[in-house]
Parts: sequence; structure tokens; C-alpha cells
Amino acid sequence: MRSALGMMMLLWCVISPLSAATLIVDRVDDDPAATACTAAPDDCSLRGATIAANAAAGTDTIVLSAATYDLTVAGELEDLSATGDLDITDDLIIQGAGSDLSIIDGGDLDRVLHVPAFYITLDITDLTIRNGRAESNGGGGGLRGDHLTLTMTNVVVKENEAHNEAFSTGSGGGLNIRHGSAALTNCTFCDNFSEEAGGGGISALYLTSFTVDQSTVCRNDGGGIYYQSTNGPANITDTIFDGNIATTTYDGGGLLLSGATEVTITRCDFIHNRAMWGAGISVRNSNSVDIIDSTIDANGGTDGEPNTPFSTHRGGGIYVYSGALTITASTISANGAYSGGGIYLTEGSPSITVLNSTISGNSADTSGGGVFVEVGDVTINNTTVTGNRATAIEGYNGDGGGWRHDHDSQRDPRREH
Ligand SMILES: [Ca+2]
Ligand SMILES: [Ca+2]
Ligand SMILES: [Ca+2]
Ligand SMILES: [Ca+2]
Repeated sequence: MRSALGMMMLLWCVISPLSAATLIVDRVDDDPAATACTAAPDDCSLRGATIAANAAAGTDTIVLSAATYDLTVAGELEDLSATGDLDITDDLIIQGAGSDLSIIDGGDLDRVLHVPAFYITLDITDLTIRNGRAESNGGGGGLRGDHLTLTMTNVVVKENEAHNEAFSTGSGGGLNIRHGSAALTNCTFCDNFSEEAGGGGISALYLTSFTVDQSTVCRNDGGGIYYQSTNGPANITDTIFDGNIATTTYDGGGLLLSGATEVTITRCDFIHNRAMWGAGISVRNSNSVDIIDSTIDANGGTDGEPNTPFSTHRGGGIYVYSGALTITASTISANGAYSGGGIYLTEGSPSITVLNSTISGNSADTSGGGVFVEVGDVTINNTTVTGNRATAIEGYNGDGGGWRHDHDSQRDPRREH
């Protein structure tokens, strides 16, 4: 007969979770059979470790060396890590040796990482995800997940592609996450591509929390970040959006907010981004958007060919279609567009408040060098508007060098005045 202590120990063993394993990857090939991951050498590939971590209950940790791990087993539309993308179906930590030292390379065969199961927690640290390619299967060339609790720290996501995704869902060349949350710290999302749906770097939809801190979003084609959520706050801090272009969506070169609330952008730089509307930032149907201590400089510009992403039609710095935006202690400078070089407010009757800021050196080829208010309300306080220009190109008047204001939202927008 067992003692009471023995029974308690037995019970403890039954109800306690299995101890999570640390799976040390010790070979760089892509063999799905290398799942043992024991102390013996050469028995643990990254794909094998992923399969083993999925099979064992608990939050396992996969540890990578300073090496390049090429994914070479072709076969997309597969969700058990046997082929194509590495599919993660259980809570997992992936720990690299350094963001530029441990590299997972998708070889353009499929996306790199996929979380096909819901309500997974995934923590990725100190590695690079590159050369993923999502082809008609949900976007997210680097990483794709729904209802995912994602933490990425010191991670580079570059040169991934997403193709043929419907506009309504967003595509996300580097990262596509829907529902759940994402916390991205000291990450780099650069040189990714989204063919149709936006979010060349990141597409983040319906999240309960979205934080981007001390990160770089650069040279993504399809726009830098596409964000849509009314489920919780987004905080983007100390992050640089540089050289992104919205070639496919035409909207929001650096950042596209569409149907978002509680978005706070603090100490960020938006520079050299391009789009047809809102080369730096585009705001559509989004409320409680705050831009604080930020710089929006040298975005947009025109090249004599209107209505291309390389030649900004409206809103070199910021385009606001609808919603409410507050800009505080920020600089909007040297941006260019055909209309509204710095800021353009249009037909959804947005309202913006500009406090303690500078709007300078912006230019329009037609009207509203600094600000063009087609329809909407502007409250401006303690702000410098200086050195902006509206030049007349052929067939247009150049008016409102600093400011052109056509209609307040309360007025009949059809009335000329
Ligand atoms: Ca081993
Ligand atoms: Ca596990
Ligand atoms: Ca998959
Ligand atoms: Ca797969």
C-alpha cells in the first residue's frame, strides 16, 4: 500500500506538465527524420526539432547555432512541418545565436514559419528569417499566424515575399498576423514584398495588442506596415520607417492605418517613403491616432508622372481620408506631392489637431504646400508653418503655399468658396 506521500508524488507527476525540452539543433540540413535531438551528435535538424517540439507537450526551446539553416524540402500547403514551411503547432521558443548569425533561409520554396494552430505562444529571439515566399496561401512570406501570441526580439525579417492575396485581408511580405498579439523589439523588417494586399513588411490585423519598439522597417515593397484593429492598442515607439513604397496598394508608403483605433506613434522617423496617397502615413477610418515627438521628412515627391506610386498624388507626409489624428511635438518637413505636400485631409471629413509642431519646407505641385484641407477640421496650436511652397504646373493654379482650406466638414462639401 502506497504511503500518502507516495500518492501525492504520483498525483504531482500526473497533473504537472511534462518538463519542456531544450532541443539543440546540431546539423544544418533540412532532414525531417532528424528528430531525436539527444546529447548525441548529428541527430537534430531544425525541421526535426520543430516536429519533435510539436509532438511533445509543453513550451519547448529550439536552440540554433551561428549557422545558416536552408529549408530545402519543397511542398507548400502542408501543416505538419514535413515539407515547405516549418509549421508550429505547440507553444515554442526559438533561440538563435544572434540576429545576423543564425539564419533560417526559406529558399523561396514556401514561407519560412507557419503557425497553423490557434492560440499558440511563439517567442523568437536573435535570428534572421529570410527568403520565404508565400504563394496564394495566406500571405506572410516570413511568418504567418492567426490567434497567435507572438514575441520577437532581435530578429531580422528580410527578403520575404507574399503573392496573390486578397486586398481585404492584407498580405504581409515579412509577417502576417491576424488576431492575437505581437510584441516586436529591436527587430528589422526590410526588403520584403507584398504583391497585392499591402503590408510589404508587416500586415497586422485585429490584434488585441501590437507593439513595435526600437525597430527598423525599411525598403519594403507594398508599404512598410499595414495595421487594422479596433480590438486593442497599438504602440509604435523609437522605430524608423525608411524607404518603403506602396507600389501595389498605392496607399500609405511607411504606415497604413485602416480601421484602427488607439494607435500611438512616439519618437518615430518616417523618411523617404513613397505612395500615391500618404507617402509617409495614410489614415483611413481610424480614430485616437496620436503622433508624438516624431519626424515625417522627405517622403513622397513628384516626378511629372501623376498617379503612380513613385509620384505622390495627395499627402506627401500624411494623408487623412477619415478619422481623428493628433500630432504633437513633431516635425513634418520636406515632403512633396501634387496636392498637400505635408498633410492632405479629404472626403471622409477627418479631424486633426496639431500641437507644438513644425510644418516646414514641404511642397505641392498644385495646391497646399504645407497643408491641403479638402474636407475636414483642423485645430492648430503653437505650431510653426514656414517655408512651404505651392507651385503652378501646367493647367493648375498653385495656391496655398502654406495652407489651402476648401471645406469644413460641417459645411456642404459641394459648396464652392
Ligand atoms: Ca544531438
Ligand atoms: Ca512542445
Ligand atoms: Ca504550412
Ligand atoms: Ca509545411
